[in-house]
Amino acid sequence: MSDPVETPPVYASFRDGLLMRAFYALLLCLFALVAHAKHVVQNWDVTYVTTNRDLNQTPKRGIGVNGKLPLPVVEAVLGDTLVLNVRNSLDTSTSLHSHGLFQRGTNYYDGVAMTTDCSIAPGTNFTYYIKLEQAGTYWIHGHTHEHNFDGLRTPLIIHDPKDPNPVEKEFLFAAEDWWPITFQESLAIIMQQHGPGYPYTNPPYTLINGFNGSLVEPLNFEPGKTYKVRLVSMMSLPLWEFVIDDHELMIVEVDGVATKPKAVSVVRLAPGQRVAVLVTAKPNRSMNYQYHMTTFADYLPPIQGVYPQQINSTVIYAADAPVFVPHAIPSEPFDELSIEALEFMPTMAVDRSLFFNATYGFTSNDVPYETFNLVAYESPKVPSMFSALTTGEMSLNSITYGPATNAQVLRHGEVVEMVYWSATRVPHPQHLHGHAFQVIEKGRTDDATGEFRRRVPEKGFSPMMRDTVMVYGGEYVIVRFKADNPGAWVMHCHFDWHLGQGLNMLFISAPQLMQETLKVPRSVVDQCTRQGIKVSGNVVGHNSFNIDGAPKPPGLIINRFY
Ligand SMILES: [Cu+2]
Repeated sequence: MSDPVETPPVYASFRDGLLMRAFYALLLCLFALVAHAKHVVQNWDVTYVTTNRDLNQTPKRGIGVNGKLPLPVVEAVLGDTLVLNVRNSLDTSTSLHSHGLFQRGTNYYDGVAMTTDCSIAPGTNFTYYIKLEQAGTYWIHGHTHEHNFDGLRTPLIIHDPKDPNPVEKEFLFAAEDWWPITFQESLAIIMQQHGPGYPYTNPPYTLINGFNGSLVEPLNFEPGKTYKVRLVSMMSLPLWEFVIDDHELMIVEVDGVATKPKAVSVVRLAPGQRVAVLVTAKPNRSMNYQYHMTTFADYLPPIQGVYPQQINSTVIYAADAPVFVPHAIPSEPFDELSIEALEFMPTMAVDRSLFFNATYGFTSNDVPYETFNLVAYESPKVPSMFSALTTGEMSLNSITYGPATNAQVLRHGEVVEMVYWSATRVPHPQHLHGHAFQVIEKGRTDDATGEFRRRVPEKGFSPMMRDTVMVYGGEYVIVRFKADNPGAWVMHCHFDWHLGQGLNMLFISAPQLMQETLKVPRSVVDQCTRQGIKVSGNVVGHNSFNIDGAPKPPGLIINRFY
């Protein structure tokens, strides 16, 4: 008598409806997840582009994509995957590095030739799949043969749908120095015998968003609204400052890391650095204002007509309003030690402290190199990531990576303190891959009394974190980072010539964990194979401690100043 068909219809519809609704809700959630976390696809054919980007100079052979300079700005949403399809149409190898992204679990997409890959051979294709897990302001640039110097660089903006500081509108300024000669030409001038340290006869021009600074456009402000301004220094050499007359700049992000809001009147960026500020507009339209971007390099001998270079434009409230006249345009160093990270993390306790004297040295022929501790970096014959992955327990010994890589092997989770010092008068913007570091202390190397020493509070303070810090000539900076990202990561100067001259070193973080967890895609190995580069063994490809034939750093002394 009782039959399933006779199941009370109310009960059935209630139960089935609930299941169905749960099922559809699950489908919707999955769809929303898929729809939200999208693939941002870029198809870049990397080509030479002969262009005259500064309007005044003779055309130069730059490096662009799809026949064009500047490159497109890449924008995405937190959680997206960047699919960067690259065709290398140059006659030399190239690679792309996403500056500031940690590449957790994807060390092989960090784009550092002979550290994480073999770069992309001429005439071939390669795809980077990069999960975008950090919101904020980044940039993508060439990391082989310093191709960024010749134009291969563009901002990467990762928006956070839950941005704690939603704004009316965002503005982006990316700065570049554009040289009328190529990187290789300029490096050859610097690295000749008795080289000048700087190609004086070929001064650069400042480009903003890819074009001559004189072309920057006015910003239209509505009274009372709040705007975000993102600043990206893609410079190769000079410093860059941003000011809006009579407007506070509220720093909310430094190198992609959210900060507690900090009001300043000027933001200074060294090469490789990024800062985002909030600007709240005036309550009325009674005045217009100017904004200023100043490029300078006070660490170089002055060059008439080159530095400082000032670019000015207008913040417009009303077409006919008078323009505010400031007493002066402020200029000051970026004060990392007074800014706190938004997410609270006190000063980390140190497990290991390393000293890095960033200094130049000269060969007996008086050819200049830039070094950490007088060791100028020379590329290994096997990419260091592959050495770490394939040498078993030998991966724990820094000799595996050769005598010219300045390799430091780190234990998983240890906190590393780095004391950078520039004992010379030359500054160095130091950039660490795969991590952000806390900025702890600054001072001067010639300080006998300690009067110039400044340090963050030990308790109740959350030091700001960044990935690129400027170490001025004659000063030191102490930073700390947690080695929680297994991989081969370089740390180098972001002055392109200094990198080319050898100011680079290597961290091998948790090599045994790398061996257990990193699965290198076939496409990365293929690039090595087709270029005849080994993907196993130590610095020269041996499965032993025999490093005969390993590149050696040049013998250097400090015998003069430049
Ligand atoms: Cu440097």
